[in-house]
Amino acid sequence: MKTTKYNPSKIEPIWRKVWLTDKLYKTPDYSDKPKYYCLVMFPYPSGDLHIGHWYNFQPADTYARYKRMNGFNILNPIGFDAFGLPAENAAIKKGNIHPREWTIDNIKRMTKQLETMGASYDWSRVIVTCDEEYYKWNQWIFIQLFKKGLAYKKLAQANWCPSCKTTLANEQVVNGRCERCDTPVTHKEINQWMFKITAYAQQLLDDLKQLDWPQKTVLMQKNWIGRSEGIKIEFKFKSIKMPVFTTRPDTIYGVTFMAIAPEHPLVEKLTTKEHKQEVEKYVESARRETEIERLSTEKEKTGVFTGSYCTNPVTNKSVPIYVADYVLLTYGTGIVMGVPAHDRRDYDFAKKYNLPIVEVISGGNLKKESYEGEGKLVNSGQFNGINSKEAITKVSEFIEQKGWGKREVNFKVRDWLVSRQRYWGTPIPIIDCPKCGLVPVPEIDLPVKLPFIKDFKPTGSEKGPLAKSKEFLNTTCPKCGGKAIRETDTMDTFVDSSWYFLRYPNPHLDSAPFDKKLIKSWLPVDMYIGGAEHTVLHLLYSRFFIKALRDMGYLNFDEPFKALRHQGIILGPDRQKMSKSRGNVINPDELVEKYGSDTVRVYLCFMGPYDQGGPWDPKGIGGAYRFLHRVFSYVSEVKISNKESHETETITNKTIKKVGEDIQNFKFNTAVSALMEFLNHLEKQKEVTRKTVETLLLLLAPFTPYLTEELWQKIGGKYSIHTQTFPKYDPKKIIESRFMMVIEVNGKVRDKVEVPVEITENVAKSIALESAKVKQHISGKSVKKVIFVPRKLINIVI
Ligand code: ANZ
Ligand code: ZN
Repeated sequence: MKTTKYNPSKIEPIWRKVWLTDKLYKTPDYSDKPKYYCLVMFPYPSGDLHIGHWYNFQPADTYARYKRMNGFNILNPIGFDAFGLPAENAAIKKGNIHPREWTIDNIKRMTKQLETMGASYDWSRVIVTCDEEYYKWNQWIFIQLFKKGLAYKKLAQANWCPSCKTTLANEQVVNGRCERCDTPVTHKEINQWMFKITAYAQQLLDDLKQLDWPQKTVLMQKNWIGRSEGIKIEFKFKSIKMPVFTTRPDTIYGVTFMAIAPEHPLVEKLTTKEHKQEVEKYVESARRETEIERLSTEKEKTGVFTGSYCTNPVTNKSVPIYVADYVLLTYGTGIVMGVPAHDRRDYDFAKKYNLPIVEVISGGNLKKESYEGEGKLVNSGQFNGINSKEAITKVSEFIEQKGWGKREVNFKVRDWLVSRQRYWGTPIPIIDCPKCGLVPVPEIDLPVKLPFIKDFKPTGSEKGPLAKSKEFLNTTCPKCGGKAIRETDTMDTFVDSSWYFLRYPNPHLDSAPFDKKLIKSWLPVDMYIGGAEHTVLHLLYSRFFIKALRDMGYLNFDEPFKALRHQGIILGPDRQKMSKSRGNVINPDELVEKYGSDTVRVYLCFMGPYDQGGPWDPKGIGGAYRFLHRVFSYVSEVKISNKESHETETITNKTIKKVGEDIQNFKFNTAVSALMEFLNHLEKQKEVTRKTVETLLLLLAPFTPYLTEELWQKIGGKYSIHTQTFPKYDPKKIIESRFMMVIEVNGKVRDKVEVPVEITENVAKSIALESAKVKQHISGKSVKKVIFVPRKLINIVI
């Protein structure tokens, strides 16, 4: 019996099971087809799959399905970024549950939800980063970086989150706050493991040119890397060298003070007895400030005098040295030459402490504010009269000639701080031996297993929770055999995600982190899809990893992700960010239960431009549901003819073109609306060919995998629709060569005939007069006049 009622809750579980059993989406390692690596950013398993996950994964799946139907061998994998703070914090909050247990439970639940989505993942390639088989290779890579000097330990001022009780990388400090918990970040001086990302700063900048990435993301990386051309100039205090980094050597005659970062090691030497107490007090208070406070332009510029003076090499004049917190230790040399006339911060500072403001570039109004623009040099000795832009070069050349300084390039990007004083991460595979120093764990002893510790809560001290396990902590030195202790820090979870995409081609490989041969055929990733919040974290780290591994001879390409697309953010129906407290959270599970996955899929594609997202419209999803009902009924009841009408043929070809191009360009919303229009047209036809019905289903297949599989079977198609080829359009058939000419008699519509667009009035007239319906109305009467409107109608006046 023919059922014509769409019942997603019945058909979806059936097909899901069939696909899983048949391994329909399993990717062969090698194939005659060209490869296409389509990747979504793998999720944290910190709870349920939320609508934001769906919005990342579902349209990405539509894209992957489209590529698959276009003859590519698709690698479209999924995994879980299973280590790190979110899982751990969640476990702590829940109490009485271990992060591992919590994580594994969540992975199970999220896997079910991902299956429900009908995403075309190859389930044999799932990666779980907290598995030993995975994190062993984090450790292996760490050791390779250590051997190359790209991983090193040093006493450093670290960003410290008082709430998460751990250090953070610069990239994880957002507006001075912890990226995870929003607590203002403070500083702490502890021994830290760093990755030398700065060694690649120039390459990371240059290679941005190769990438098909959103412009904004490229720009943000550029700014983050922050290349700046300037000169290092040596000022002198007695025999102590005080180098400054400046981009404005043209202002050297305007220096009226020096400012040094509070944490700078020279501060102690510069401070005289009389000023000691005051300076120490200031340094202490600066330490407690967050970076956001220190850098804020709104904040009053403060500092203290050290009691010392230093000499400007060019003018030979002495200027007072201040400690000031607007100078950062980690940029340039940590010392700034203060030019109040031409730098806003220096201006504010000079005003406050009554320091001279000396104009050296003309053009501003120094009574009111500093002047940072171009102009002619004044009060600048031999350089007077030169334009400031030119003077930058002239003064630099002069200083270099004299041997007082050297031009250099500075980068804002800092080395990546990777050690975390937390439990739920990859143990750093280093042994600290009192005799031999830092010794890497021999590769055959990997992995250094994360011990199961009941009390995994952060300690708040320099040693993380791993130090609580004496079995873990105490070991012997691999070099000398003497007593030694293990590193107790774990790695930042961003280490895990910096190379996971190399592992998908052979995810359970035992002998290496990745399969060299398969890497050659699969990498780089062709299309990477994920949130824009990762512009400087994950996306920069991964680029660094690839370059470092390449230079060690393990890879033969420069960039991990050739193309990148970001999804927008879905807001609540109230146009506000979704949050539990606002009660505007959309739960995908409930929607799936009510409407089925296919409806949720179509609606997510349809709701707006993919990169913009937008508010959730509860009515919109009803519309998507009705659309699928209509598709179901239409295909179930359609009358099949042998020959297609010209009009339908044209519309079909146009729709193929539009849908294909739109998916390729991530314009999923307009692709769906083209399909809706297509259905509108088809519903008005008495009959269409089988091929047209097939085309409708094939075009819909990437969006609604369940529905189309069901209907494909219904019309007798060969299993599976998802292994079919995406329809091709005939370019000749999308040019409208014919139209429906309306034939009127005395202004009343009597007939319609399909004719070529270039039809002449004479031919149109004879066709009209031959029409049986027209003949009825003009029988015996004489034609007075003919009105012909090209591409539209002909009116016979009698
Ligand atoms: C003198 C000067 C005169 C400056 C002037 C600017 C204008 P970018 O472009 O970001 O590289 N600077 C250098 N090191 C600093 C630090 N550790 N903390 C805070 N500020 C620092 O900026 C370079 C400029 O930032 C340098 O040029 C220096 O101020 C300041 F009319 O030197 B300038
Ligand atoms: Zn030793």
